Amino acid sequence: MSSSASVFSSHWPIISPTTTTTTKRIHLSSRHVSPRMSVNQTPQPQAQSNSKTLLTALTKLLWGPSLPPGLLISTVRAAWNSTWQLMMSQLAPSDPSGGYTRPQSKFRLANSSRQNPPNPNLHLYVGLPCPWAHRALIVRALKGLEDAVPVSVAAPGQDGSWEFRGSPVQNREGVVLVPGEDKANKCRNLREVYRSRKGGYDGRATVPMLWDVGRKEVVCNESYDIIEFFNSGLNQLARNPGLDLAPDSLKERINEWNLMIYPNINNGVYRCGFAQSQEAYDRAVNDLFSTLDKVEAHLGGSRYLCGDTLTLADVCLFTTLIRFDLVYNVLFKCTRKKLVEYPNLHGYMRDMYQIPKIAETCNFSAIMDGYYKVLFPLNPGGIRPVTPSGCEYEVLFTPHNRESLSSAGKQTQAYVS
Ligand SMILES: N[C@@H](CCC(=O)N[C@@H](CS)C(=O)NCC(=O)O)C(=O)O
Repeated sequence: MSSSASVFSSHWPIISPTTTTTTKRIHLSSRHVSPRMSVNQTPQPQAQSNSKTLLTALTKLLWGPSLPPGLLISTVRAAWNSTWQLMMSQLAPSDPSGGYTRPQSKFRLANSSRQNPPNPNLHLYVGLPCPWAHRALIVRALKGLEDAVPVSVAAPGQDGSWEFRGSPVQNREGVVLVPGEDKANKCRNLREVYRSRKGGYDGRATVPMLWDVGRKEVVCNESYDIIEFFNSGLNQLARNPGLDLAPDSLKERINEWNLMIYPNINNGVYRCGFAQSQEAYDRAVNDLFSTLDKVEAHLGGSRYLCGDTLTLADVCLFTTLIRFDLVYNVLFKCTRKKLVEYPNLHGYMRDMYQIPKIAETCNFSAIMDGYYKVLFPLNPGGIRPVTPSGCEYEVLFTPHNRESLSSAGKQTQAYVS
């Protein structure tokens, strides 16, 4: 690499007040320079545009109006690749073949505490783009636990943390959940909440997170534990205690579906998006679409995964399906087919969306912005692509005609209205 190229690869985006190259000696006056910026600090929009202007000015000074294209491409590639690898190694760890390995949740709920909650004074933390948090919101709504388990909705911040806002932001849907303040702890972000537990915590501050208000402790940050607990552990507080999304008679089938759907679909889309080798991506995308094909075939003769009864397995599948065409198909390269091309899966998704209270848990603006603009810098330009035709929000209300698959009629369980 030429010495002028190394100025870029080693100093970008760190720019010091006096930048020296061996080809040209240039002293930048302080008016050209922003304060030193480290790679750990994410520039705010204004700072981003300042650094863009500064970078453009610097390259013009060094090389004139146009940088030699070969040099430009190779330096950007080097900088891009190394920051990408650094980020992925820390945030999306992989196995030796480049396959994404999701870190384990730290706070799990023991079986015993699911039956007898230690303290019913609970609070739920969620973020709206997150499919795992969405599971908890759906079960909370279906069970009628909104009063028993208040929720604080965080928004993804520029540095990847979940942040709270002073006041809820109104959006056009009006009734759907929107980000707002931390109602339980008045923290500025979720990291602060995790840290405020006795003993502190410096690990990943993920959503969903169930918080014990009385003991100031994290109860659980694993979505499946939380939804099992909401389903059966808080019936004394639920407005719809009769709804059982995991009846004993179906537990085995639910488990079988989960064992297939979690690795290949729920986590499968992430395995596609975070693959760090072609081989790992090929494996993930094949697993994903062969499993979607199997579920599609099954749903041709069954209203829900386990027959007429909506279960936790359906909730888990739904939160991935509802993001599929809007996000995963494009951003995570889940491109073999769109969900809208699967008539049974798409009808099933609409069927679930139309169950009272589920639509209110879906905030498509937050989902799109979260993935394309903020959550993970997979899309550096931050441009939110146009919604594919046939995947518009209104389509979700079109008839699904799946009642005929259900022997028990239109609504198989009593949902809270
Ligand atoms: N296994 C966890 C996964 C939760 C998770 O990864 N949440 C993401 C958002 S989609 C998160 O909060 N990430 C923040 C971070 O990793 O720092 C669950 O199912 O609850």
